[in-house]
Amino acid sequence: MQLEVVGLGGAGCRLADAIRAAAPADHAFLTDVFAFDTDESTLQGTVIPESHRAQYGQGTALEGSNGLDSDLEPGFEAGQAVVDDLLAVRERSGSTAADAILVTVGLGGTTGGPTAPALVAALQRTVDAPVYVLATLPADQEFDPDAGAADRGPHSGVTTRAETDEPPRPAAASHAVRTLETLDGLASAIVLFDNETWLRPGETIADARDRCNRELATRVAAIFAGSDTNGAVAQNVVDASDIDRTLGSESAIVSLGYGEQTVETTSSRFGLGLLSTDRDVETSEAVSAVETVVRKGVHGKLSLECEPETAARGLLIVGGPPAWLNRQAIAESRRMLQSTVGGNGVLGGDAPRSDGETVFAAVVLAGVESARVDGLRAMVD
Ligand SMILES: Nc1nc2c(ncn2[C@@H]2O[C@H](COP(=O)(O)OP(=O)(O)OP(=O)(O)O)[C@@H](O)[C@H]2O)c(=O)[nH]1
Ligand SMILES: [Mg+2]
Repeated sequence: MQLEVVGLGGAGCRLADAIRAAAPADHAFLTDVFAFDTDESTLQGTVIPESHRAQYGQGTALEGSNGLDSDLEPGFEAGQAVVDDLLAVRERSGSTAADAILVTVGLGGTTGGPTAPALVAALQRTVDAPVYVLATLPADQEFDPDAGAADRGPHSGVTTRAETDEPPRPAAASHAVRTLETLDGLASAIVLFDNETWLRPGETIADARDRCNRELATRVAAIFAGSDTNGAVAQNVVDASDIDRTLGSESAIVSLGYGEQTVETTSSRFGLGLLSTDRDVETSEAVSAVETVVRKGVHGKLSLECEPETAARGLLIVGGPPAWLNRQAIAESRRMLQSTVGGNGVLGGDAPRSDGETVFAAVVLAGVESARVDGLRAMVD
């Protein structure tokens, strides 16, 4: 499918940049990638071309943490006021029609979060395509000075937040909750990535963010590229309408899973001097690779921790070198996901990659219940 990505604020722009970097060399599934922030240094830190980025909102409540302690309302108002300017940048760049738009943002800040609802609403009005949000949840250490203190004590040898230039964000949890509430009913779906579970002991967001962004971008690329391939033909195509049906249009909370395994391919064997063809892949080896990556995708670390059983709908894409994509194993994996999720709401397909060196499974769990989101809400109430 064809996806447009719009990054808002620091995290949003870095995520948009990471998705661009994770896309295949010819950017097959991306139409345009935009980066919008009040902060010029974020924009300069991306490789997004000048025509597709804009500094906005200077001097408004969106800039820095201008007085937005626990009250995000002035931010939402300022967000409304800048939307036309952002849409104008998009128009001027001559953006091409996409099957969907993905607005990326870090919840907890005072720029991207308060801009997102107004921009999502405006895009829903002006573009004939679903508008999804990809958002990060803040880590406890940002708003709770005691969180992980044991890992970051003076003798731990790891950096504490105070030693980095990251400002504490005491209102991050309440900003995140408030922004999620405001996006509810506006975004077609909300894909979440919980920074808390992706930080390693002792790490700060600044330490972890490039790795986290790469992890998330890999999942986004695997899912939204669907069955788009360079030449190879999928047996069971996943297209924009499958993704649309899975994510829905009612602001469902979505978690993404992913598993991969490096496999031996013609080119890697050639490198060892054992010229061979992909036809030599043992069925049992291919079946086991598919089973392994699907198990990781469903039961491994998710972008947002949740019980897969709570999902209302699911999607499974299994990809890799064509000879490794065992049709029966993929069908069986889909049935497994179907019985986990329950109901009939699991779609699936394959994504052959002639030049790929990994077998991968990308999993979408839509409409999940999240203890983390509930916990943040409870903390703020
Ligand atoms: N995964 C990830 N999370 C990030 C990154 N940068 C920031 N975050 C998270 O996103 C939240 C918001 O941070 P920013 O996006 O920098 O904030 P902003 O929207 O620019 O707003 P300001 O507060 O005005 O800077 C933070 O509280 C972090 O939890 C990043 O690069 N990757
Ligand atoms: Mg910022």
